[in-house]
Amino acid sequence: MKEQIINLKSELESKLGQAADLVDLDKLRVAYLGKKGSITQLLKGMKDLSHEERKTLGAEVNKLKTYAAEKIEERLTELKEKEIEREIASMPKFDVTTPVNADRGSYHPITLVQRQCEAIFRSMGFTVEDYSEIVTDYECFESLNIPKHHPARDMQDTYYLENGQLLKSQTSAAQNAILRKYGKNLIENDVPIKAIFPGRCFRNEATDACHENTFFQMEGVMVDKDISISNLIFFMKTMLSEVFRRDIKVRLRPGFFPFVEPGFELDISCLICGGDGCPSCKHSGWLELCPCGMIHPNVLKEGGIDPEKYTGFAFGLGLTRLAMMKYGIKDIRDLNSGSLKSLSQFTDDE
Ligand code: FA5
Repeated sequence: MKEQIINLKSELESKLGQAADLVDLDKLRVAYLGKKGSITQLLKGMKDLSHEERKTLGAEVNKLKTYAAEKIEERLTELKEKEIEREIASMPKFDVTTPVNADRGSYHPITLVQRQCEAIFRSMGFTVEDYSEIVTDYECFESLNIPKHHPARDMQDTYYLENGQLLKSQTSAAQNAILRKYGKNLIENDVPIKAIFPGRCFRNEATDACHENTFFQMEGVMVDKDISISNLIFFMKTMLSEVFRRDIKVRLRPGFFPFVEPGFELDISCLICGGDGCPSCKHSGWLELCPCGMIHPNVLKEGGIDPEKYTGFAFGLGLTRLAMMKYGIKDIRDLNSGSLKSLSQFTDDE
């Protein structure tokens, strides 16, 4: 039997090397360690040996069994690794750093309109500011003359984080920071504050053809001595005539926002239906595009600027709606759809 043990061991060793895959290896395992396997048979044969032989040979067979199990396990790991390598080698090769096919993509219509507006305002001496999407209650409401429990908050329900911060419902949330950032230069060096700040806004409200829960606005502020509504109207008119490059009908009507006084709603005649009324303009023929007004004295004060000395205007352009009007997009929800087919038709016409 001793000879049999030695032979089985060397036979197993050579067969292990020949097992080319997991199926071969499993056959080998069954052939040696399975119920009818050679090593199992040896163990079963122990009962026919004398007590003395069983003591010595039994230990030898058990050693062989452990050795076989370990060697099979080792080969299993080796073969598994080889299998993974083979699978990786057979996968299609691609380089994640390769630029995508330039024909496939294009700028999003909102990006195009935003860039155009930025260029227009830059050419008129405005700086372009970036601002966080997550803001505090103070930034979004309290600094804008909207104390806690003010009914104006109902118009702008948004998404709140567990720490009390919120996803900004309006780009006006950056007003206080901008007044503070440039106020010193205004007061000490007589440099007017002229800034725009485009950004993504969020509102917890039902969506329809002209309302989204995530959309873009572009805020603008100008503060100096003797700024009046005429300045506001000039900048609004210049922006719209540059963006549309054709005659469009606008109307200015009174609007209430606690952070401006007086406040206005600037509406644009719907370019989807030509003013006849359609779902894009809620069948009114007009689309609310750019509320605006003269910055409320309380907001200037909160931003560290003396309202007795300085005045200013602010506007909150609906960038997403502007993109809809410029490109004739009937449903605002298409803009967030990510559909390359519907978005790739737009190009920068500048
Ligand atoms: C505001 O958000 C004010 N912060 C605007 C403002 C700034 C007033 C400075 C005065 C001075 P309003 O909620 O109306 O106002 O939104 C401004 C514009 O954002 C709207 O005219 C519209 O064009 C766009 N807008 C508002 N809600 C949505 C929405 N759910 N989906 C798409 N566009 C929207």
